[in-house]
Amino acid sequence: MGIYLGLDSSTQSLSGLAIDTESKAVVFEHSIVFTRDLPQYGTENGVLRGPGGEAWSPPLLWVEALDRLMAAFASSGVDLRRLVAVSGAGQQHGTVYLKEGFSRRLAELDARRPLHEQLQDAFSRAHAPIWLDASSAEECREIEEAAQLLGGLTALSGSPATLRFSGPQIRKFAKQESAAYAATARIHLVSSFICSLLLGADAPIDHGDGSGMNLMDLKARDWHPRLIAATAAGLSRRLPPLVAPNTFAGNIGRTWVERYGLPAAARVLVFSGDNPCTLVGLGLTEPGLAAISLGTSDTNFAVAEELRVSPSGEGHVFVSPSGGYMSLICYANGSLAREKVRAEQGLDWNGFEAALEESPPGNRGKLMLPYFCEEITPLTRRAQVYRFGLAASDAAGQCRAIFEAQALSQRLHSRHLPSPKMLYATGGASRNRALMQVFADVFGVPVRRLRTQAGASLGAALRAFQADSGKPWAEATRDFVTFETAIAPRPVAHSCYGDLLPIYEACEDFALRGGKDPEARRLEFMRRWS
Ligand code: XUL
Repeated sequence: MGIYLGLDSSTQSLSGLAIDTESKAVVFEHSIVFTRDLPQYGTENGVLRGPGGEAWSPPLLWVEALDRLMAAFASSGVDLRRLVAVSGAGQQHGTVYLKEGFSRRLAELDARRPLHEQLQDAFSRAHAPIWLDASSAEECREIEEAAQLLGGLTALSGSPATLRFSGPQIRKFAKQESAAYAATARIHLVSSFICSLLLGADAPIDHGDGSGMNLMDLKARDWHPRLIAATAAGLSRRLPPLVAPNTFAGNIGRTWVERYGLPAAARVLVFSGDNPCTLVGLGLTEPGLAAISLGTSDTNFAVAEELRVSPSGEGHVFVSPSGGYMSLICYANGSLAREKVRAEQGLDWNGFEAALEESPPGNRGKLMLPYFCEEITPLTRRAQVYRFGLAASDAAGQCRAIFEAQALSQRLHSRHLPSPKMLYATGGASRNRALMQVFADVFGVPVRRLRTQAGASLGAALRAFQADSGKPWAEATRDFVTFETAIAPRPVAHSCYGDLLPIYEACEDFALRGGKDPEARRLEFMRRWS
């Protein structure tokens, strides 16, 4: 019992949340927001973009953010002597490339100087490709082809070869920048990189985040030697070991003890991906429960007993922190797309919600396919927004259309999963009641919002607590995973969305796959529901 700190290194920010398991309270919450607090790295919302669908982040930005976050934790008034353990979540799939001697550099850090100044020279690649990167189509084809001989990549690793996954990204780097690849001694995920900084030593990768690489044998829970060989030469020695999610990687590094007075006895639980951690933050530790997390990416996930992937290859299966599997579907056009529509209409969020209420559920048949950036689900390599019957000046229509598109798309692309009886929700956009109502109406089930928006960092803190205490998951999470009153679905709206869903699907088919023009069906819907 004591204080457990959870970190979340996400696309746009690094956040920390600490729980006190004696007083059963959240005692610290703080975020370093990259564009606001560290503008010198020149990112837009934490991201640098290239011309061919590349998306990167500077890993030094994460180093400096961690230093600042730990400074904020140390000066927050929390009794640091009671800190028992730390863990964390990282945006999934992103890879960090380090030169020989990374762990020696960590061990030798001078606690009096900022960390980022001392690690400037540690990287063999200045930028880390992140989950928004869509530039590895060729490598995906090559890896998929090699895996055919092994029985198929999805059956082996839980996912088809996927643009943003680490394996294809590593292959692209090894092919295109062979000298820099040769100078790389260690490749970390975002989660294991931040964990290494905290440990002051090289950290392992946990099975949960390891599942998002196209390199791990999901059933054996180990690197798949032939997938590794098919991805890049000499990759095996560049990867850290894989460990179970409940493994303690060591004690907190000397730097943090000397620099900020953290207790040397505090332990570090191996980090995991943000989605596996959010699963714990939402209390989803048993099969049959489903959730949505609405942040930079929108995700839909559930605890799964078996490997169940969508026939169209859009879903993934990862190892879940509580031992079984989790299914995940990811959408790239989450918060940034919502923000774009709000800004285009010149509204604040109150104005946005008021405008949205002026249009009824179903939006009188006006629809949007909101691919402001290349979309992951459904896969589209072209950033383009498609509008059906929607005028640019129609604020009410535009505001409702983006919310409805996101909820309809989630329902459409999760059809291969068992229907949920309830949706648990977290992430910044879950604060938006109108958006939650649209999700409840589209799925026809109640939506329960987690009281904190910080599902991933809460989940990380709870993972540290559970692993340290050995308590059953339900008991370890009970006091901290609390929800607001459920938002109920409205039967008439649900039946309207039941009629709209096939039209939304036809619009997707028309825009992306050369399908039949849906206009006549859309007008028919409009007559029926206006
Ligand atoms: C999941 C995914 C995103 C990132 C960003 O597959 O790519 O949810 O984890 O947070």
